[in-house]
Amino acid sequence: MSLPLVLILNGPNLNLLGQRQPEIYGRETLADVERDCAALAETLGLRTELRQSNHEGVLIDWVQEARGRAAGIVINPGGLTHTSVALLDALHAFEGPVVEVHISQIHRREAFRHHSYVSLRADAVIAGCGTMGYGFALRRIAALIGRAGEQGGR
Ligand code: CA2
Repeated sequence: MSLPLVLILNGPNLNLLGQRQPEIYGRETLADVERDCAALAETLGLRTELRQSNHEGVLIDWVQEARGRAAGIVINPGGLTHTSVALLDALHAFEGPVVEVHISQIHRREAFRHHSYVSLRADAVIAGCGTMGYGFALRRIAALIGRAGEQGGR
């Protein structure tokens, strides 16, 4: 039997992570995040698949495909966080836990970043922890689905 899968989805421009604006988003690349999450997942009895797209419809397709396939979703929707009802709708159709991650502390930034459509579905929201937020999100999903390393607390 294969381990439960957690999809780690990333939205527009996050492919630039570690290459631009390090003062906001840090120096780690998405490849670093992928490697770190895969290593952590192993200790939690999970497996991960990290994906990034600059296209809203592609992200929606991936969320739809996660139904019945993934145990949970970690999602950093990028700028779509603040605009996409369609991504929210897709997440509503997913049955497992969803944790929303923002590398930056969006509530200390421009007012348009303070509202998230995705938060209306997310079981947890992590912002301002840098790329460590992905690891925290993974641990929370492990707890919510009852895997090793769970911390409890609801
Ligand atoms: O803080 C986050 O993780 C964000 O989701 C990142 C989005 C932004 O629109 C959200 O408000 C907050 C932007 C992603 C752009 O990522 C870049 C990374 C490096 C260089 C340039 C862009």
